[in-house]
Amino acid sequence: MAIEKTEKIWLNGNLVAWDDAKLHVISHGLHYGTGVFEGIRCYNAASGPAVFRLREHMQRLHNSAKIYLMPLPYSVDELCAAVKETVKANKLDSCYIRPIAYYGYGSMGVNPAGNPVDVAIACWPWGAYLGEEGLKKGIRVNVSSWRRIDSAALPGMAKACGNYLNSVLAKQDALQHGFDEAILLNTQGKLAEGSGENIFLVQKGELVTPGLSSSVLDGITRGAIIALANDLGIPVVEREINREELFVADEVFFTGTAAEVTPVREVDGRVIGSGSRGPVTEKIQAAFFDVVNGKNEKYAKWLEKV
Ligand code: PY5
Repeated sequence: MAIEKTEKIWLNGNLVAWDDAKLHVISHGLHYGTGVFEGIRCYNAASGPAVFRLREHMQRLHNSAKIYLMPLPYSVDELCAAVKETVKANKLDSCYIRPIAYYGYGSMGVNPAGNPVDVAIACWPWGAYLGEEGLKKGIRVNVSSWRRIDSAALPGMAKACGNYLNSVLAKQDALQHGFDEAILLNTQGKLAEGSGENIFLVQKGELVTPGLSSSVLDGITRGAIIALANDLGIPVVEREINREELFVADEVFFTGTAAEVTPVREVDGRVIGSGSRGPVTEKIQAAFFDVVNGKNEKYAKWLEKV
């Protein structure tokens, strides 16, 4: 998905022209993946542009940095204000927002201390990550031969740049084999998540999703979906899930900031349910889009006006 260039990028406290937001090739983050980032969406909600769960995303960025002993030079409040400033400066109603903090240059040993921590926030218009048609009809996925990185090797709770090499391998492998996206198992062989999405199964009217100890990211959309399911009277179970449970699930869907709520219609050549978006997924998806579009009063708190 090509990036649509916008006017300004926030870089270390200043708005600079898109083309001037550059980093040095000797940056530590480029060489060793020592960065942490977020993916956030701003929606053109009923009462104007609003960022979905902005504070939670910035809190997670801080947590990711903490795990890596990375001193972030900006507080959660300052980062929230900076995001709003960036969206405003680019005059966007709806967009994807990408804050990133990484070690710049100064020293090249593995120890990142001694390098500055640079922070940037970019935003641009971005449609449905897995396609508009995917949102409606569902996508085809495979279970990757690559395993989700184990938290004993790289903490899954940190949304760290280096983690995404694992996602890249799984995504490339899925596309090479003609699928739209990959599902990764963890090192125990249990279901973990997609290359950039959490996963839910629908079994007999219940939602089932891997728990946070299954080597998954603590997804902010995942959390929202669990809350919405509770409101809808749909029970949610967090547990270890076997691969074959996917094949016989009534429905399967992905959640994530980029992917939003994307139905899965086929896994490893097995048609899931009726082979299109299922009724529970449709209900959850509608509830999610109501919230992000500002049509659910209860969750107005999740929308931070720009
Ligand atoms: N799992 C992984 C590995 C992710 O990268 C993401 C988000 C999620 C789950 C879902 O988390 P959340 O609901 O908090 O977004 N992925 C990024 C996103 O912006 C990057 C995708 C290209 O959706």
